[in-house]
Amino acid sequence: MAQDLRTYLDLIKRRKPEDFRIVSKEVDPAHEITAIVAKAEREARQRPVFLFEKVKGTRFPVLTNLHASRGRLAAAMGCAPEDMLRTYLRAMERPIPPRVVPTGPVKEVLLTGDRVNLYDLPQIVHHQGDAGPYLTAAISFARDPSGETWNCAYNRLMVKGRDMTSIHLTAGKHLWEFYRIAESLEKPLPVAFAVGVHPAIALGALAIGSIDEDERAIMGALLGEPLELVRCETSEVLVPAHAEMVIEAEILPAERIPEGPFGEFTGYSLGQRQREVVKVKAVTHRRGAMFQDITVAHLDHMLLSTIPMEANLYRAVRAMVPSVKAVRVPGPFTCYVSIEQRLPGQAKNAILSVLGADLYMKRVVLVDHDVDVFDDRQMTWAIATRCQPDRDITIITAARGSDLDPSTREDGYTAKWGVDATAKPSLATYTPRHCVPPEVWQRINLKDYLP
Ligand SMILES: Cc1cc2nc3c(=O)[nH]c(=O)nc-3n(C[C@H](O)[C@H](O)[C@H](O)COP(=O)(O)O)c2cc1C
Ligand SMILES: [Mn+2]
Repeated sequence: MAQDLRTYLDLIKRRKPEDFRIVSKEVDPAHEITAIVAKAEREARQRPVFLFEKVKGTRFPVLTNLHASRGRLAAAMGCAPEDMLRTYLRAMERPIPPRVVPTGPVKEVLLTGDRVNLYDLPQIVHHQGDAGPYLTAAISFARDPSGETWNCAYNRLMVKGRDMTSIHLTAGKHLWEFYRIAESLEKPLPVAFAVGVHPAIALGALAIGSIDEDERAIMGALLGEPLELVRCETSEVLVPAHAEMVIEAEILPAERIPEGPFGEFTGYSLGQRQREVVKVKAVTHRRGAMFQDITVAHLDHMLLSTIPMEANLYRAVRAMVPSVKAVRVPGPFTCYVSIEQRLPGQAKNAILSVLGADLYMKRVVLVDHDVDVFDDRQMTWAIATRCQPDRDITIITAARGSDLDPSTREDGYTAKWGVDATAKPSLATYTPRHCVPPEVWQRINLKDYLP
């Protein structure tokens, strides 16, 4: 199977031509690309993949909004939209290790030394107040400096010079941990960023789990075959052979640089911080490479991260409460779970599982299986009618969460809470829900009364 972005785009063009829109009119990468994508979604209710052919100041066309539809993400995993959770869970359970190959299309153009110039890339500024151009679709590949564990993640990069960016490493996450090990040895951390990949690779990169779980093998399982990797020109780091572009780099020890403000998935433009520094050593790319952008904080970003998060949270709750029915991440830092509660206390166990399984999770709401977690009105109803706050809210203080939550007193240092909105002592013994007698409901034919 082909594991490159181009073959995937051909599939989309064949299956649903209106899902792929080429914009040939020139656009300014400062704000215009994000404006067009966001306006198409809001005003025209369209969320196609966009290919901007002519982008001011660069020879690279820009591809964005790739992940903004559940149908497209399902197509990337070769399943129906309603089977995405199950398919992703299977990939986590049965990972396929990657395979190293001698070379690949990403090596068609090699730029090293003085030929490295990040200003040749599209200088995309997304939202008002952003401190500058950002790369939002860069997937990091790195190895534990003290072992053989590999890690992948998305990390936003702010362009700081011809061969320099800053990087946002969420404290407590895996790349941050690798970096801390390297920094304690006073060594740079070799890293490479893939830009422009098959969306199965994007989904795999976002797998949440133990630091020992290899995202590259989850990518392989989602692709249905081993991910093909090639060695970097300037380090031992292994990168996808079929990526549109790879940026080879290292994260420098002991250096920090101002980064942000930057508009993020939280819905806020969070202020400037001192962050780690990336020195770029080489850029390699396919001939005629597309530069991929993620329209940050819009559907392109939100849908992509939700599926891997929900799969991990489902897995975590199921390890504790086998009768879990559904898990939904409806927005930043939030998770809804429904369970068929067989014993008192299982809702609390599920709350603990969610808060223990994902750094970002801050609010968990537990409901019975008769409530649809994908229906916000039902969720509000259950909280209002099955929950006594003094009895049913659990607050965990002084824990670690996202450093992009503006409500924390100190970046990432946060309280967390769980709301048990299941009926107590049990759904079976709870005040019954109103309903029209079933035999009447069956019998009534509306046409007899409203001809
Ligand atoms: C488009 C996009 C951008 C992201 N940017 C960052 C980022 O700048 N820094 C970060 O720590 N996580 C970022 N994330 C989230 C991480 O990629 C995600 O939490 C990942 O699972 C972390 O990997 P790890 O679990 O191996 O540590 C981003 C996710 C997406 C989808
Ligand atoms: Mn990881």
